[in-house]
Amino acid sequence: MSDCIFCKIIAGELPSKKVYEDEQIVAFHDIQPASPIHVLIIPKKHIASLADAGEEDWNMIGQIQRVAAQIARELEVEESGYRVITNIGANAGQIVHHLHYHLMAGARLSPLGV
Ligand code: DGP
Repeated sequence: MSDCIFCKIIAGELPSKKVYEDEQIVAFHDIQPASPIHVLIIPKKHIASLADAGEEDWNMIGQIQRVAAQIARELEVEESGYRVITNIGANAGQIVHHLHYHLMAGARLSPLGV
């Protein structure tokens, strides 16, 4: 999608601090970190949110969980703990409409909720 920030990052048209890349998935540091470690893991395919995933996407979305665990190991936050979440739609605070998983770590995270 030509007006999608994350598609531009994938295409190399915008800079990012990448920590992982394969054929289907890329991960990079969030530009506005909400925790000491805040990485975004995204599919290269433009999917607006989890609610827009199709049958053909579930295998790749499963791989995102594997990539999250791998990055957590590499960033040495496995033992201290980390959070992996995806926001879907307005009430959840989704701002960028390209499916992304937040990997957050490096501090005691606040409880989820309102
Ligand atoms: P969400 O609220 O779930 O849609 O989260 C979007 C996240 O994307 C937010 O934490 C800030 C991050 N973000 C927005 N624009 C950019 C960008 O251009 N580069 C990077 N690295 N992160 C961005």
